[in-house]
Amino acid sequence: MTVAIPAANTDHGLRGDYSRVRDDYTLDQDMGAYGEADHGTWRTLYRRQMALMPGYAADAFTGAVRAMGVADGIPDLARVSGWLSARTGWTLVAVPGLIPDGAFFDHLANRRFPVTWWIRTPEEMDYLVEPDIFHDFFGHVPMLATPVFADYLAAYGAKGVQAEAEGGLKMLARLYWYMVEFGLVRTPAGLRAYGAGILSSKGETVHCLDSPEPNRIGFDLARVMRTDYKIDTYQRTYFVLDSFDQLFAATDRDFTPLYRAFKDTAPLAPDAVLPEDRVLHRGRPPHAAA
Ligand code: HBI
Ligand code: FE
Repeated sequence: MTVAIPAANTDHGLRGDYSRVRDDYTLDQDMGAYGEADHGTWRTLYRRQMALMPGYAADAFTGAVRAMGVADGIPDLARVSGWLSARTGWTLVAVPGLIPDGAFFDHLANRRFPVTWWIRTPEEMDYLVEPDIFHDFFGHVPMLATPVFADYLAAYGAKGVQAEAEGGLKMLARLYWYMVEFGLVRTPAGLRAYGAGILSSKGETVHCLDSPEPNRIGFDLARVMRTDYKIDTYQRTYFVLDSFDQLFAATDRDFTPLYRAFKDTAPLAPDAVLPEDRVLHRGRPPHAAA
């Protein structure tokens, strides 16, 4: 079965075994497939990230991680699905890795979050090309327990079919990249990270808030959808929500006018700063726009 490599502009082969997936690209998580070394990798990553969370992660994120009780080893997706669906109607489905956009959006629209079942090797502790269960579960699942974010992600998924028809997939992918993978949110205690790509990464958890290099710009839907991103470095710009309600409200509208207005225009550079931007922090050169 060939799998079109979704959105990510990579040319590597996909690691997972797609030969036994169901039509919706899901498969059964086999808890017996994990060795002690795998659970050890999970514990190492979990402890390292949880030690970093105070002062960097949004409270909603860390509260949910603790409530799920997943410190001791790779979680059983079915068990956590029971806990999660009682809160926001979301369940977790195991997948072999990245799946085609169409299947991915359909799962999100139906409140099923695809979680890669395998875990990285010890040699890949700090960087791996394709999301593994630590990125997908530790990074993405906690925010699914926050009702307004859970509603946002389902509404986001429902946009997939229309985006495909309107040639807006790249713009929709940018919204996911910046606001699901690398989003920051304002809190009374200051900026905090909630993005999965940030909070599953030791280096970027600190970089996103402490480094003077990246821009930090107030969220604006069209601005995010127009801005290109890089997949193999820390982000040059982080977009900042005033609240998760703001993200949901921005999605509760028809995206077609945005696709038509911008799908054929050149994207903005990852480090661009526009005159109309709400700039919370202007990155220091060379990463800020000249
Ligand atoms: N598949 N399993 C998986 N996980 C993702 O995060 C994912 C995907 N396929 C496509 C995709 N993400 C991106 O194209 C999103 O922007 C849709
Ligand atoms: Fe992700």
